[in-house]
Amino acid sequence: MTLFTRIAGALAVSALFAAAPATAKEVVLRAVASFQPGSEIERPFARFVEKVNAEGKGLVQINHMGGPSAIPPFEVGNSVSSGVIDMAFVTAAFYTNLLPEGDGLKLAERPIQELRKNGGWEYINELHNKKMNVWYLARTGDGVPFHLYVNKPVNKADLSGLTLRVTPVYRAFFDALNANSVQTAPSEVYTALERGVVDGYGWPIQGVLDLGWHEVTKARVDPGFYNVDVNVLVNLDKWKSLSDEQRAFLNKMAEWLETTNAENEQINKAEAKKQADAGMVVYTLEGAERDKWLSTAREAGWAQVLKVAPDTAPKLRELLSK
Ligand code: 173
Repeated sequence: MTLFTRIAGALAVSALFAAAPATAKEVVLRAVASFQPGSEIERPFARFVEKVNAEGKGLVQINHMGGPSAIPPFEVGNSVSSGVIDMAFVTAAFYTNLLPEGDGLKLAERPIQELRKNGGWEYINELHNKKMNVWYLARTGDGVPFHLYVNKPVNKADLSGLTLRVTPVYRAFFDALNANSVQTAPSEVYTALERGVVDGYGWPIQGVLDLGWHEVTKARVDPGFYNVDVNVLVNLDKWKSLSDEQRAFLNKMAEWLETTNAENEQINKAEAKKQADAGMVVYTLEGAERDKWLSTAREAGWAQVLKVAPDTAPKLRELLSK
């Protein structure tokens, strides 16, 4: 045997050994995010994928296939439900076609860590299992409020005369305060503002600058309301096909992901500063107007969930509320 053939033989053998565990055990999950990769809202998922891929070698890997340009945001729920993809990072507002009561997740007043203890996570997961064939792996967004952003002054809890871009997150609330609402995907917001098709929009405190919207936004209205929910869902057939070890690993990663929600307070402050530095002003509602703003958000929000899901909304409200 020449040196060359010995090395080639050794390489072939080691390649076999290296490849064997991967084909026998390792699963690669194909994932899509419903928010722009690299943006603040998507960052928790990017970090999750990085950690899973670093620590899950030979066990679980995630192939992050992209954001809204891979699958339109309002289609992501369908895709993970049917198994076109294995995993999704998506807000419940984008899959109300499959799970109408998912609209209630934004109304949670308890962090996910608490919901994992009081039966809340279990019920949310059961609804996701039954109605959309997915496993509810993790929730991000706790501690991130939504806001109204506007190009016209708002100084009371009344949105008469304003046309606002919404998703299901904001619609019931803004409508209850007499706004006209237009639903669009995030990708259409910039142009709608630029052309004056809308006077404002709902969006979390995080991520406005990532999308360039500060260029076409005068002001934010405070206070914020609700809690962002952006969830990691896994196709249920895929979840069931995993080994106990793979599921335990993903659960461990999910709990880690949920601990990063604690960073949101700091990120929110930094984002508010970035908005101010970009020249955006803040209209702050105070006193009775503030109370009306917040109570309308909450009551209109739950009334909507109750309307679309009368059988499940009461239990959901009990588990999620304080
Ligand atoms: O598109 C949206 O405004 C929306 O519904 C949402 C939900 C969660 C996080 C960011 C945006």
